[in-house]
Amino acid sequence: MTTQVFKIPDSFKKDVRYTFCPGCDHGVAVRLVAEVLDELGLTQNTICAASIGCSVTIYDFLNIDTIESPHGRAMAVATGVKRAKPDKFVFTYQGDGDFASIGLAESMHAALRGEKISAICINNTTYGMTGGQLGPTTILGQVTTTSPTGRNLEYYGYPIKIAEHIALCDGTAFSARVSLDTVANIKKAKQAIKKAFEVQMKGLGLGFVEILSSCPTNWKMSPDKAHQRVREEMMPVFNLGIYKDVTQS
Ligand SMILES: Cc1ncc(C[n+]2csc(CCOP(=O)(O)OP(=O)(O)O)c2C)c(N)n1
Ligand code: SF4
Repeated sequence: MTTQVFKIPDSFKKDVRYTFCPGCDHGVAVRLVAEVLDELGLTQNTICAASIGCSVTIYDFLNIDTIESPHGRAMAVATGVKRAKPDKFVFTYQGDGDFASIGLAESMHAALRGEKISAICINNTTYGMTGGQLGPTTILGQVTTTSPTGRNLEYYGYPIKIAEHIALCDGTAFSARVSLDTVANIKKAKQAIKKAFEVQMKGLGLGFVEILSSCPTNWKMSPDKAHQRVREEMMPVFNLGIYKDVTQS
């Protein structure tokens, strides 16, 4: 007798061309979202607000309705969709530049309003799609195409710690930061995504997950070295953990 231990999630489209760069963690993150949608039985009832940047291609991979909401407006678009169709499950999938720079106002105010939506933010410390420019999460000293001598504190200030800020908003029900650098961390990331989706289903408020994610192409590293960078350079600045969980208080 054979036991199936691995299968393509039903939420995944079949036979699509893989468009993320080799070794990019976006692929793992999208797969986790698909697995959780399957497990919570949400696939047929979900609307995703996709953003701008590499994250936008989530609509290429998932068998769900997606509304493209570029230029940082995903949380505002998701708000409108959820309020118009409260029975739908609504989530955003965004890059850190999109969520916390171009769309910071939309993101924070959705959390302050306690919108009953979920948001996934991929933190790769750069603007990935446009060529690796300095973004809101770029670490002090990090070399990017627009900070060739490294992020300078005097000039650019500090990187934003998104999960902590979102947790401080009274309308947030769940906020966590996870990573995809090891199998153990991938499992924890999936649990966090599930929790962020469940608080929406219970009508408790915003569910948010920040995912530390590699960008081997713009970091100019092998996928393995990129995960090492996540561990050695990102985690000391962006500590992993659950910053708010109203179901535990
Ligand atoms: C207001 C605005 N400015 C600039 C752009 C150009 N732009 C498109 S994608 C992108 C980078 C997005 O980076 P991020 O959100 O970090 O996502 P990633 O590509 O790293 O996944 C930028 C700056 C834009 N779309 N809108
Ligand atoms: S540019 Fe970076 S974030 Fe975008 S797909 Fe390639 S590795 Fe991933």
